[in-house]
Amino acid sequence: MVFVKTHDISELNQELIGKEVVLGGWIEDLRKLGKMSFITLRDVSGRSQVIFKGELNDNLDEINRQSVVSIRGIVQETKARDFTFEIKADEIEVLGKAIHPLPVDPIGRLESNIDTRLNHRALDMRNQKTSSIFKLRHHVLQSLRKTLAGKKFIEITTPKIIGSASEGGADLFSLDYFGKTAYLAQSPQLYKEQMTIGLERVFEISNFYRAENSHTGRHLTEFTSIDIEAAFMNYEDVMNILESLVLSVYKDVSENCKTEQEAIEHTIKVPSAPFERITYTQCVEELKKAGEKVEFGDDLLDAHLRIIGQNHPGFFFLTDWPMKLKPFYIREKDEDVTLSRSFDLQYGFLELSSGGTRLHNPDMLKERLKEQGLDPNQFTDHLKTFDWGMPPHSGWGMGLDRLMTTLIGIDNVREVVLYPRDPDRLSP
Ligand code: AMO
Repeated sequence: MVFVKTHDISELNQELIGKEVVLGGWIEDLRKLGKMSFITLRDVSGRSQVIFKGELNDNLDEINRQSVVSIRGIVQETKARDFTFEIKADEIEVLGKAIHPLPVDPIGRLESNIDTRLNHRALDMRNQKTSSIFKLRHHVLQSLRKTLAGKKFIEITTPKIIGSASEGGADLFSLDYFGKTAYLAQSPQLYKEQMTIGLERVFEISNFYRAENSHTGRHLTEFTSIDIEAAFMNYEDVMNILESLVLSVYKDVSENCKTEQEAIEHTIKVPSAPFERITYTQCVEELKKAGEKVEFGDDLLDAHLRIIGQNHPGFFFLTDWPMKLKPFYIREKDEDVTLSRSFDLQYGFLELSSGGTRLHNPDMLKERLKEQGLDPNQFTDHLKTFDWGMPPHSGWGMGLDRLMTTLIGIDNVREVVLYPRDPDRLSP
């Protein structure tokens, strides 16, 4: 038989009853009942029951579950509870044999731990929970792009192999680049700022790299970041964009991905808005009241953020951080130069995004680099663009993987990344 798939399983409909179709998929289940067999055939779009009788039935013995097959047969109505249609098979061809036993059970009857599933990720994708997570991720990406484009942001792609650090010196992966040292970009920070010169509003959704030796459910060495940068906007403006983007993606996915939500057994609820905005200084006061030894200027530790997160569950902005805790490109407040025009978007204790108004005076930028122990000579290519008519600008970066965990109600980013990279995991 020449394999020509005529329909996806989800395309079977009333009008096809009595007609011949060719389906392609994998065998999720195979039950032999004497002279008849029932196969549950699955493709990416759904499942169908296929009935085998006579000679065909006798030849099914050698076909393992999860093998990929093409089936030619006639569509008919069914009395089976879980299906609307079934196929009376006339021909079956095995296109890809699956070994038995398989290293993980894609039906999920036998649960495997996350490491085992990640080691066999392609097969894990036949588990409906896992594939639904990645269908949701796909939908989230589409939704983000649509909303940002609707707000007149232009999608850009910046280099990932770079000659000097984008976020300061720490956490950089270096590599040999034809005898020179190159680095893997930690963020698109400098390039996205530069692009506001001619494109005004830009966004990028790409992978970035952090050589952080962290072993938590929220840190990866390669993560996907959604970044924006906008000319003629301040940090309040870009916070508003971030809030409306989060709300629109939640709404879109909650309304349009019902099947996936059923598969992962989680209902996505649109968060209430506006998101609360609390300042760093208020946070320090709250922490002191809770008995924590913390002073203005101290970074907020995980334990601190857990207390704050308990006081403010869900999404909230944490604004106006001390300048000394912020990267060199963040601008101070006019009324108090110890404070910055910056924010983090939190989901409870989890930091989802950070951003702010940027410093756009090149002399001050050079000073700030020196104050932070960075060498302005390493940033000449960036600094010179500030002499070419740089508009005032602001932006933020948000971790897509972390956002996905909030959407689907889990606490490990490894569940939402195809092949996660962390200090212990470099393959597959
Ligand atoms: P920052 O370093 O705070 O800011 O990163 C922005 C967001 O990216 C995500 N993120 C990570 N996710 C998983 N694993 C990691 N190791 C990891 N590191 C960061 C987080 C974080 O909030 N250039 C600035 C943003 C800006 O000002 O525009 C930046 O990179 O969700």
